[in-house]
Formats: sequence, C-alpha cells, structure tokens
Amino acid sequence: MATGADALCQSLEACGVECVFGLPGTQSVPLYEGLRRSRIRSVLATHELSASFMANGYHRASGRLAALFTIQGPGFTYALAGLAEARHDSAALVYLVGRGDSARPFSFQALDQRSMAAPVVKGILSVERAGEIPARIREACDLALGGEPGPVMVEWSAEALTAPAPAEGPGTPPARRAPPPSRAAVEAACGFLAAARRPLLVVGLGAAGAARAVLRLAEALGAPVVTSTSGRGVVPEDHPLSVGFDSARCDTGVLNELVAASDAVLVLGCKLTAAGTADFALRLPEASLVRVDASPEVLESGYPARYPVHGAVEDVVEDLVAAAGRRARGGWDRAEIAGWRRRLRGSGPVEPEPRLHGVSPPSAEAFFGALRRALPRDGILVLDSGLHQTLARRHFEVLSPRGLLLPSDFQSMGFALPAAIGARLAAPERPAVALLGDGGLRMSGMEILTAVRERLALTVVVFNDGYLNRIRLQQLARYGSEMSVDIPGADLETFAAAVGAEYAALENGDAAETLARAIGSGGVTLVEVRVGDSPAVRWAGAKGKVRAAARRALGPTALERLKRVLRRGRMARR
Ligand SMILES: Cc1ncc(C[n+]2csc(CCOP(=O)(O)OP(=O)(O)O)c2C)c(N)n1
Repeated sequence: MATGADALCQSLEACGVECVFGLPGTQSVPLYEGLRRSRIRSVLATHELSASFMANGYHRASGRLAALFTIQGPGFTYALAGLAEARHDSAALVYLVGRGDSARPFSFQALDQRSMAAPVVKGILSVERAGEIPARIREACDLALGGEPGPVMVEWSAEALTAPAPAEGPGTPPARRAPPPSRAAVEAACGFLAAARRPLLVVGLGAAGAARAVLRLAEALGAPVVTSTSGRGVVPEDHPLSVGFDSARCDTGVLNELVAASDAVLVLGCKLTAAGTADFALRLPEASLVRVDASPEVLESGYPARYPVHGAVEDVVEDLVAAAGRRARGGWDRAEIAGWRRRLRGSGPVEPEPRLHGVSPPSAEAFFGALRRALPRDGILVLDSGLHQTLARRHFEVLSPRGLLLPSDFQSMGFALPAAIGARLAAPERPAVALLGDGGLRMSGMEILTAVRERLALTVVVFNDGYLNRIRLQQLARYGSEMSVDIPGADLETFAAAVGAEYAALENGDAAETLARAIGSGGVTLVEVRVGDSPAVRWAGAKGKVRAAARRALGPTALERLKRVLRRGRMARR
C-alpha cells in the first residue's frame, strides 16, 4: 500500500521535480523510503546549507524546480540562510521539512519554524493528512515557479507521511509563470516602442527563457542592451549590441547618460535590485519606461513604468519584435553603440587588483581571458562571495544565458561549490566551473566529496591568497592595517587528494590549456591559482595608512569635509 511519503514523492515527480537535495534524519526515515521507491534522484549534501545552495544552482542553471529535504530543528536552521539566498536570488525551490511540536514547552528540536521562515520564503504550507498531499505539493510548486520565483516551505506532519495514501494520477505540466498579459497593456507598450527612435533594452534573468527572441528583438530595434548581473549572457556579451554593463566594471553615471540619450527604456524580466542598479543609482525616468515582468510586486516596486506589462517575457516578446518591425528607420548606429560600450568599460571603479600567478601578464584580466578561451560558450561559471567575484564580474565575458551564477543579492560565502553541483545536475550538457576564494573553500570545500561521489565533471578553481581578501583590501584602503582576515596555510594539493579530486596548479605553461584540460577531464579537478599582492595593492595599503593618520590628526568630520570638497572639484572638472 502506498503511503503519504510515496504520494509526496509522486506528487513532486508529477510537478516535474527530478532532483532532491538534503539530508535525512530520524523523522524523515519514511520520507526517504518514499524517495527510494520514486524516480527522483536524491543528492546527499554535507550539510543543509549546501543542499539549499545546490537547489538554488539547479534552478538558476535551468529554470527548473528542485526540492530540498531537511529535518526539523537543526536541519531547518542550517538551511535558513540558503532560503534567504534563494529568496534574494529569485531561485525557485520547494522545501519539505518536518514539523516539531512547538506548542508544548521543552519539546525536542521544536522551534516556531513558520515565524522564523516567514520573512525569507514566498509561502508556507502544511500537510496534516496524507490525502492533502497532491494538492499541497502542486500548490507549493506553482507558487515557487510563478511570478518572481522563490523558495516555498511545506511542513509535513509525521502522521501524514506514514498513513496510507492513494496513488497520484499522471502529472500535469507546471502552471504558467504568469497569466496571459492584458492585450491593452501589450498594445500600449508596443505602440510606444514602435514610435521610439532610440530604445534601450535592460535585460534580467527573467528573460533567460526567451533569450533567442530577446536577441531578435534587440537586432530588430538595433538597440543597445544592458543586463543585470544575473541577466548577463541573455544577450551574448561579444554581440555588438551588448554594452556589457556590470556595476563591478562600469560607472552607473555613464549608464545614466546612456539612459538619458534613449527615448524608450524596455526592462525585460529584471527586478532592478540594489545589486543590479548600483544601489539604486540607476535612473530610469517613468515617462519613457516599459516594463515586462511576471511578478506584479516587481512591477510595482522601485522603478514605476508608464507602460507596465504583467506577463512572462516569453509571452510578450514576439509582440515587441513585431512592433520593432513597424518602426521607421533611424536611431542608433553601431559605431555609436560601440562608443558607449568602450566608454562604459573604461568607466569602472579604479580598485587595486591583486597579482595572479600562472598567467602572463600576472593579472586578473589575463586569467579570465584564459578561462574564457578554455570554457565553451555555453559553459557556466559559478562564483562565491569575495574579491574573486568582483574580478570575474569585471573581466569575464558571459556568452550564454544562465552562464554566470552568483549569490547576487544576498552574497553568502560558501555558495559557489554547492551551487555549481546543482548546476551540473540541472544542465549536464553544459560544462561548469566553480570559482571561490580560500575562505569560501573553508566554508563548503567538503562538497567536493559530494561532487566526486555523484561522479560529476566539475572544475573547482580556488584563488589561494591566504586572506579573506575582499575584506582585507577594504581594511587596508580605510585604515592601512588588517584584522582577522588572515587564513594562511592550506595545502590544496593534499586536500584535493584527501577528497578524491584531481589537482592542477596554474604555475607555468599555458593557463588556458591547463584549465581546458581540467574542464574536459570528466571528473572533479581542483585548480589552484596563487594570488598575491600587486604594487597597486601595496600602494592602496600605504595610502590607507596616511588616511588613517590624517583622520587621527584632523578628526573624522574634518576629513569627510575635505573629501567632499575634493569630490566636488572632480565633478566640476568633468
Ligand atoms: C556567510 C558570509 N560571511 C561573511 C561574509 C563577508 N565577506 C564577504 S567577502 C569575504 C571574504 C571572502 O574571502 P575568500 O573566500 O577567501 O575570497 P577572496 O575575497 O579572498 O577572493 C567575506 C568574509 C559573507 N559575504 N558571507
């Protein structure tokens, strides 16, 4: 006789879930028995935070839904930060967790999980009886994928899992991301676009499912394309219409000039978060703004549009292409767009970059050029939080949709490696590279064991600098000295051997060749890149010391006033 646990797994299957990430526990023994009897692949993670990052990477690499299974109490609290990351990154996942008895004082592993999870999930459902399971799971999956994707929690009771349950009928495809858009709203947006002479496209991850059509739209409009960080690659960055904006490498002031030179700005599937708008420094005038988004909350937040269209980009884009075809000729010419691209690229923050060994010249630019040559166009680069992320966003060209995954709006360290495992499982045809610092490796490095056990082809590049370097450079720039950022002494070759991975060092020889060998090896390879201080980093530290001494001598307010005067002088000269 089928049990509630069987029904739960069948319901997940019916909703298209092929992969569950998590860890079992006493309470979930029946659930894992249901999982064993299903067709779903169960990936055992080292801990629940990693499991949640795996589900995140799985969704963002494919747009498909993964499930996360943990026990109540400690499994839940371990997963919590990953749920917050998924919420900020708009990663759909359905989270199945046991329910403790929190009403009774001193109950085992009991917490008010609903109150704790409420701020970081899209919705919370509960399953009390086996008969409710198919409807609740369907509801959870539709909610996770609909509108702005995100995590949805389902608390199950132990009784619901062990009770007899009817078998689930055949699956139905997941619900649409959004209802069909209003024709009047689409026609108004199209009319405005058809009359525009110099339209600009701003593209987010919400447009990834319609990437080819978005590219046709850009070409039909002859319009420059800007992306959010997670939308990078929706239009390949080597395409002449891509101006390749990322706040890590371009000045938002220059982007605002490009916006001011446009007479229509079309924002497709883009939340316009702090991370994508350089902390909301991006200015998008309402009068010339068209927004298409599957989420009404996104349309109402932050940047109001004169022409809002509530709908999935894939349901609207063909109408926009047709409207682009009705436009009179004129507008941007390619040389002008190339000029904007050059200007934007040259406008980035002048921050000191470290020295990278094993590439010639020993620079981040040379390293990411080599990585680009080694990784096929559709390869996926998954980043952690840290200096390596900034360097990658500055120097790596993204050539395919979902080609760059990072913990964009929550910035959890420890993300890259498990998220890359999720990405590999979701998109096995696309090679993947996880790039992390030695600090990030300390947080989630044991997941290499998971990648090896699951027989994944995965390249793990570690920037080994002996520091929490991003924070150290901030300390040096401000105070000229460091505190609690020193993490020396990891022998990565020995570590790789201990966890069953191949090892390669980027020392001498052709860096692109070493990286390509690792990427093509079919197994897990840890590639060590030694990172040291460049003269620019040392100079920044020396300036920081002077700044700290001046602050001590003059007091912080006098120094701030002086900085303001200098900044005003610089602006006046521009
Ligand atoms: C969970 C978490 N803790 C702390 C931070 C703050 N933080 C951001 S970057 C960073 C340093 C990362 O060091 P490492 O992984 O070695 O990368 P690197 O900066 O050296 O490239 C820290 C501590 C964070 N983002 N996430």
